[in-house]
Amino acid sequence: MQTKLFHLAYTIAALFMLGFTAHAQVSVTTDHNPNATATRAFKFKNVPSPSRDDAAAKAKLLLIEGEADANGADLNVLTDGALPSEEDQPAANFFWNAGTGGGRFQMDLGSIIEIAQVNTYSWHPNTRGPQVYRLWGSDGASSNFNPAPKTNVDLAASGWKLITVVDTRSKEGDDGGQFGVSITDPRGSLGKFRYLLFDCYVTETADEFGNTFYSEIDVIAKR
Ligand SMILES: [Ca+2]
Repeated sequence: MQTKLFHLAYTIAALFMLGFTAHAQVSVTTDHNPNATATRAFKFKNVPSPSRDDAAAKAKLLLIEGEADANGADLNVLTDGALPSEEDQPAANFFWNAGTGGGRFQMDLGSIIEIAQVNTYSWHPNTRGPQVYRLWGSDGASSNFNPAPKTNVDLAASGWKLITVVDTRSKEGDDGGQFGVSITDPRGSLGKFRYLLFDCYVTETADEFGNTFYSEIDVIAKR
């Protein structure tokens, strides 16, 4: 419990500070289908539906810190193009272990590509629906690059650049359903990256079940 609270306090402080340093141009579009209307099609008003043949389809995923929940799928479910068919389907989602404060994983795209969009999808009937994470990117080219930085490592000093902070929670707290997030830049490119790092946090600490059911992550290369 102590560790979890510490992590939460750290998260709040970190998110607050990042508000001043995040890349000003990056835009985060969030879409939400409430429980009553969410379907396996993952169709949203403003966020594109998940893709099977995006740049993440052949990416390698590496768990850096945290424990995957044994009731869920492994990280590869995030890039396999397959989607959950119902709102509470642990085996079709990746989520961090119950009672833990989240974790981080790295995605290796295999080579440096210019990224137009990073889109993330989740689905759960209540508090495991929303998404809270920080997204970092790296081209892996700097001499100080650390491909698997633990949470006590200074990412900016390890060759990583903060792309943005995502938090889809609503103030009302009624957060079940399906979420789609699309991270873009009005200039058409988020930058040139080979590696992405997802630093994930719990959506709440009122019980042990605040880790998001992540269904899919797409990376769209700039054409
Ligand atoms: Ca995909």
